[in-house]
Amino acid sequence: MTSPVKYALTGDIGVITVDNPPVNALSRAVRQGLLDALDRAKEDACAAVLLICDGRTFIAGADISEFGKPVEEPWLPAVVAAIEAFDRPVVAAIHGTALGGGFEVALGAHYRCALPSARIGLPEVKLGLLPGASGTQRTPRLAGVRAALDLMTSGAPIPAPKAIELGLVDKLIEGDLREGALAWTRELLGSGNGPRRVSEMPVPEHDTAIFDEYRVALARSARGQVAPQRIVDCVEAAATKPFDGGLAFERKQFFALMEGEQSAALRHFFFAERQAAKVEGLAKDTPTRSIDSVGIIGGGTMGGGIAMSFANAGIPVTLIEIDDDALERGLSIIDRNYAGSVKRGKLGEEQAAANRALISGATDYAALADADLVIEAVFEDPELKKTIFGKLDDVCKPGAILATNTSYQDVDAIAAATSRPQDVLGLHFFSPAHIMKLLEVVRGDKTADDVLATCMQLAKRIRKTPVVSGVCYGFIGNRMLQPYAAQTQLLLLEGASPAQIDSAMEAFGMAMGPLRVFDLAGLDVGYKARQALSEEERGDPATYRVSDLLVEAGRLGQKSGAGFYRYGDDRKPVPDPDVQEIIEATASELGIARREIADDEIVSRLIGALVDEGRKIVAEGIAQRAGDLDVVYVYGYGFPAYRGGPMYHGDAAGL
Ligand code: T1G
Ligand code: NAD
Repeated sequence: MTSPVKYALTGDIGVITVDNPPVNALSRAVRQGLLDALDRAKEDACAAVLLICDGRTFIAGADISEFGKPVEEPWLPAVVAAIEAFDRPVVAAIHGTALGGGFEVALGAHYRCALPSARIGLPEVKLGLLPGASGTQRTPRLAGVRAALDLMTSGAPIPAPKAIELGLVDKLIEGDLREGALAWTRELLGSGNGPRRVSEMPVPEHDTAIFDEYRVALARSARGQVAPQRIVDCVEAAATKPFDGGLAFERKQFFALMEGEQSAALRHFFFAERQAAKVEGLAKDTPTRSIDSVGIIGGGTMGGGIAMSFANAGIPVTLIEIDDDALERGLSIIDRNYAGSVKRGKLGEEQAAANRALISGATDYAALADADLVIEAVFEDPELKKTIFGKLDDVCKPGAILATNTSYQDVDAIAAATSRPQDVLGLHFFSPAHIMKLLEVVRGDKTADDVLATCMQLAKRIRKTPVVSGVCYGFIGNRMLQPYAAQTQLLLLEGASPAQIDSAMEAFGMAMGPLRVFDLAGLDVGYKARQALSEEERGDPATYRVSDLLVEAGRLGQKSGAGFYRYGDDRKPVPDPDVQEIIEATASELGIARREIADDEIVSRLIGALVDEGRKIVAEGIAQRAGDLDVVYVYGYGFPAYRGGPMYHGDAAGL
């Protein structure tokens, strides 16, 4: 078995090259290969060592697929220590992404250079872990305590120029990395630079109060998560203990997290997210259609956000509304959203203006004659949608993809309203559409493979996570939401208040409790959908009567200032005794006895409802695999990733 690590002497420099596709993960063979190569360099009497990688990226971390199994020697900290201990300069040359254990290997080196396009990061927190090969000890020594805490608690990679600013990388290499790095290594040697060990550097001055400051902030921003808190403890150890003491402390915390439930759940989620992008039965080389222009029908809550998703990816968009007033309203929602993104620092002023300039408006469908893709986002009325698809069939060019953003409706019936059902599918975005990562790609009976492949690829282009769903009422997410919503309504009638239900679910880790979510999405969306159903299809009135009464009282949710809660200008939910009155009256009308309900019961009944329906969805083949449902709920419904998703949690909790 050839080693994934090669060694060769180039002049007087020993070049160690890692080549372990797809992302040069630090498998056991790579770890052993690095040590063997260092031994060769020692024998070679080379003047310095250059560590570089083949393929699309520098080392992207430890091999996650090895986690959960007994760790085999050599251990990564030993490899990093061996690199740092080398008695001649070791230079790491970075391209692509140096992540986790990969960046720790680079921190073991004495000097780091990178292509300007490279990114470095310590994303272990996203796996419920911490940098367990000295990252928590070496990073603050180079970048300072605050920058180190930000890098490790966010898990977000930074571009190489930023890493230069922070002292984490020493040199940017333009052009060919290998040649440039060899030349720079010779320069270092020429000016008498020897080994420079990060472990021997002091942690720069810092305010010791910073650690509690981060603990408090993370208790809010990373509510319920253990790893971020342990990272703070480790960086504090770096600042208060000698290097080896800090390293031992880090190791202990690392293994405690590795054996913990949260990391197991997040590792499941890491692979589930990557699996979800794969469509069984769809060949990897299925041809795709080019999408260079998009049309959106309906500029309401969803249409505006969808338009921004495409414009933010550089794709021109034409927004169609029913008349000029509605168009003006739709475009002003977009302007407001861009202003908000600039205010929150998510987008630069110039970039926002450039993206906004890619969005134009019209009221005449003829404006869509050359569009490569058209997405309909008008009212949730099946007949209206069929009419619109009939019109699109007339005006759109052959080969254009026609998609509906419907939340519930039968995509096959909508496709049948055209002469080209093979070009029709569902593209179900989530509110707010320019922010939420999830995209349900609804495959119709007649949807062509190249249409599906095109949209799976397009999702990545607009930075969405696609999940394939078959056609059924509410697809994956909203179908599972039905029994979840029904249980919520029953719990209200049986004695739990909206605030109690929401706080129990938020304590469980949901980003937002169900009643607040319903108010955000608009109670009228579900109401209109129920109106389109027969009495029998609606099921037990106890599961929707309260919502119907609120809508009929003009309480549509946040957009009308009142729903299950009342909302002021600050959009904060305020419990409303009027709602309690409606709930109690409905309970007595339906003969439902009220009682004290514990938070645990609320959580197990609501999560149980999701899991039960999820198992039916997988059994029916509407979803390809249970992991896809976990991706849907984490990215579309605010389910905590550190619990793995409802299906994973259901199995882990034996629900
Ligand atoms: N281990 C094993 N497999 C990995 C992997 C890893 N670290 N990273 C990616 N893969 C697989 C992935 O499953 C997929 O496989 C293929 O590579 C392409 O990935 C001690 C403990 C590098 C930015 O968290 O963020 O180091 O599906 O589809 O979109 O401190 O992958 O094709 O079969 O994602 O171009 C820390 C994780 C580990 C980085 C590339 N490192 N990876 O993104 O491709 S913990 C990470 C990523 C650690 C130490 C600790 C991304 C990427 P398949 P992909 P991509
Ligand atoms: P909305 O009421 O906010 O907006 C609908 C827009 O469509 C209105 O601006 C209306 O003027 C326009 N419209 C109606 N008929 C039209 C026509 N013939 N031609 C052009 N424009 C027309 O509704 P929304 O919340 O944006 O929902 C739109 C669709 O997206 C629905 O199918 C809904 O189920 C779905 N959806 C909604 C959400 C959500 O959270 N609101 C999430 C996902 C999907």
